[in-house]
Amino acid sequence: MALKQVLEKIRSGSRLSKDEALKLFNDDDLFGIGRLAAAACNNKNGSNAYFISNRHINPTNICINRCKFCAFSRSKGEAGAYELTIDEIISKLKAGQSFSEVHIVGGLHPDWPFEHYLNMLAAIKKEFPSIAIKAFTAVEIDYMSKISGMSVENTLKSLKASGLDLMPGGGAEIFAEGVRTKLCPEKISGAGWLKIMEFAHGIGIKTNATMLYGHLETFEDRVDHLLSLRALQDKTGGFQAFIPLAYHPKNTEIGGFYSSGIDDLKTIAISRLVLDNFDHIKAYWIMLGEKVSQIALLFGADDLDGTIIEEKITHSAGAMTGEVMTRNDMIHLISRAGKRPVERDAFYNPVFNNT
Ligand code: V47
Ligand code: SF4
Repeated sequence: MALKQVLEKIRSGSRLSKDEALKLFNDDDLFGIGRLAAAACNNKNGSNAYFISNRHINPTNICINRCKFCAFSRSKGEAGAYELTIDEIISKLKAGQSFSEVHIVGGLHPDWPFEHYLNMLAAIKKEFPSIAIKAFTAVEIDYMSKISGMSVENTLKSLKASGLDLMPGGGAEIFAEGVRTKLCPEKISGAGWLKIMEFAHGIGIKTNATMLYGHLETFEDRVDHLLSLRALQDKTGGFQAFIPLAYHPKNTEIGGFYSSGIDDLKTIAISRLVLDNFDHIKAYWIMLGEKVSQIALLFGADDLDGTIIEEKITHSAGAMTGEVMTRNDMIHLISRAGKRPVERDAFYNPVFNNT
C-alpha cells in the first residue's frame, strides 16, 4: 500500500512526506522500494555511476570531543595518538598514483592554532595546484571559528582563500537531540551543523551531507534527519551528494552491531526517494563493502566514492573492507552492475569515460 502511494507521488512529481518515508522504513518490500529508488536515480543520472581518484588524509586523531561512537580519536598523550606534520602530509600525497581530490578530516586538536590549518591548505595547494581540496567537517569549522575568535563566515572565507575548495559531509551524525546527546555530547548540535553548511553554501562552498545510522536512532530520527537536509537544500542548493554512513561498532564506547545489508540498501533507497533535490547518493564502499556498494547502484546510489588508499576512521571501528580500490576495480564493479562508469572530479565533471 505504502509503495503504491509512493509510486503515484513520484509519477505526479510530488515529494514524499514524513509519514510516507516512515512507512517505507517499516515496509519489508526491499525490492519494491529499490525499484522505485532505481527509477528516481535513473531520472537524475541516467545509467551513469561515478567514482573518483582520491586520497584521504587524517592530519590527527587527537580530539577533545571523544564521541562515543568514534574509535578513531585519542586524547593527547594517550597510546595511539598521532599528529602529522604538514611535510608528512605532502609526502603521503606525493607517494602513489595520481588523484584529483584530497579529502581531509581529523580530530579537534587542543593545541593547533587556526593558522596551522591555513598553512596546511596553502602548502597542499602549492604542491598540487590542480587538486581539489575537500576538507574539514562543519564540526571542525565550528572549532576553528572558536580558536580563531572569528565568525564562522570569516573562518570559512579565510580557509577558502588558503585553498579550501569544498567540504565533506561528516559530523552530521543524527540530528535528533536526544540520541545526539547520548552519542556525542560535546559535539555541535544538529541545528549548528546545518547553520554552518548554510554559511558555507552562502559563500559558494559546495558540501556533502551524511547521516550516521545503525546505532541508537529510530527510523523516525532518520526521516527527520533527511527532511532537515532536504529543507536546507531547498534553500541553498549547496549540497552535492548525500552519504548514509553505516555505523561500525568495534572499539567504540557504545558498542552494538554492524548494520545489516538489508538496512544498508533500504537506507540508500529511501534516501534517494526522500532527497529529491540532491543530485547524488553515494554508496561509500569503505563502510558498505565492495559487494553491497555494487548492489546499492541498483537501489538508488550513483556514486561509489573513491580509490582512497588509506582510511583510518572506519578501520579503527572494525571495517571489513580493504583501504584501496584501483580505477580498474571501480570500473569493473560499476560495469558489472550494468551501469556506465564515469570517473569524475570533485564537482562531478567527468574526467575520464571508459565507455
Ligand atoms: O564524521 C565516525 C563517521 C565520519 C564511525 O563527504 C563513523 O564525501 C561509522 O564523513 N562508524 C567521517 N562511521 C566520514 C565522512 C565521509 C566519508 C566519505 C566521504 C565523505 C564525503 C564523508 O565518519 C564522521 C562520523 O560521522 N564515523 N565513527 C563509526 N564507528
Ligand atoms: Fe572527534 Fe570527529 Fe571522532 Fe567525534 S567523530 S571524536 S569529533 S574525530
